[in-house]
Amino acid sequence: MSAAEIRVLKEMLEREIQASSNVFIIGHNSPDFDSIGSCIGLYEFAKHFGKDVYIIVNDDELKIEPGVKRILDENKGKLPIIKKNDFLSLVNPNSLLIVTDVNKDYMIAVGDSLNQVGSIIIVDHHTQDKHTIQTEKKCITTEVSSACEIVARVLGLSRIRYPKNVANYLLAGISLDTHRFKQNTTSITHDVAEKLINRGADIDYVNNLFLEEFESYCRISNLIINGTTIKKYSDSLLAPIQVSFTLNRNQPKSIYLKEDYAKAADRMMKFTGIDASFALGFVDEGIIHISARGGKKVNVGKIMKSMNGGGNDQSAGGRIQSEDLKAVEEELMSKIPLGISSEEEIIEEPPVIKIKQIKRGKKK
Ligand SMILES: [Mn+2]
Repeated sequence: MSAAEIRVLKEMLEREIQASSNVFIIGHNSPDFDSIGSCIGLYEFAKHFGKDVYIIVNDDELKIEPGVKRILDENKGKLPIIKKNDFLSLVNPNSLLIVTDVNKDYMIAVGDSLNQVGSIIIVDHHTQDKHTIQTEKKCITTEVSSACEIVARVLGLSRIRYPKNVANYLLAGISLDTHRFKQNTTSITHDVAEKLINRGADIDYVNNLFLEEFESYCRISNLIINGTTIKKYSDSLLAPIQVSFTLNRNQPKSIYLKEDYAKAADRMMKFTGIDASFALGFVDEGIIHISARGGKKVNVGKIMKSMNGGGNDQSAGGRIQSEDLKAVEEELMSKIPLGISSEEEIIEEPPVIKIKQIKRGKKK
């Protein structure tokens, strides 16, 4: 991406921000370092025009990866990070929406409300398809490593002074999308990284962010691999219902983050064919947390309610005061039948398949 193209983008951003009543910046769902870094970088740019600027992060806090969560935690009360509902109450026909590190409507939290803003700018490095948000104002090129690379260049060109931590987030974004400068880099990428370091970005800080993500990934994988049992509940009239229970069986007193159990239960659902998954263990001494995920065949909300927890059919949880993890697991196992759907609840109307009549031509 040439310097001239960066200038065009910078001027377009300036023009649109000045013409707007307020500005919203959004990255993709399940934010990563490039998404959140480029959002924060664009915020640094946009805040100089006297408009109210917001960053939309609508994801459930429990599901945000630990490195990104750390960035969000560091900026609590400092950055105006809002949810989709806040956006819906603040948006007006003169609002500007800046979409970064993504260009498809189904990958952003406000994808179904795009008709409410006056103008949309996209800054991205992914390929486009039929779901790409319709707007004339876009800077989308796969030639660059990352959205953070583009945003860092816009900030550099504007000679905006921004704090060290913003330089860190931009560097983390570039580092992520280049697999630590091993892929998709150009000499410009390295140049941008050098400038970020000159502005105070700290490589140790960035490395720690990655380490945090990696440690969490390993911790949860270990918990799943070493601590999962799958139980079949075959008194159902249909094929047996399979339910997984994940807990640290070797060292049951181990303490994990609440998020770890949520992610373990999610991963079991995502990568296996089971009907419901539970992950449980201590979050504090004497306090056991249960994360439950279900589906059509098992309503985990019902099960968790019977254990004084809460939630809906597909996602539920609970907290129990106990010293005995094994006993809690046994109690949970005994409650599973409460959540198993009856045959009528599961079987849907069979789909009507229209078979096209094939007209045979006369053979000659
Ligand atoms: Mn990216």
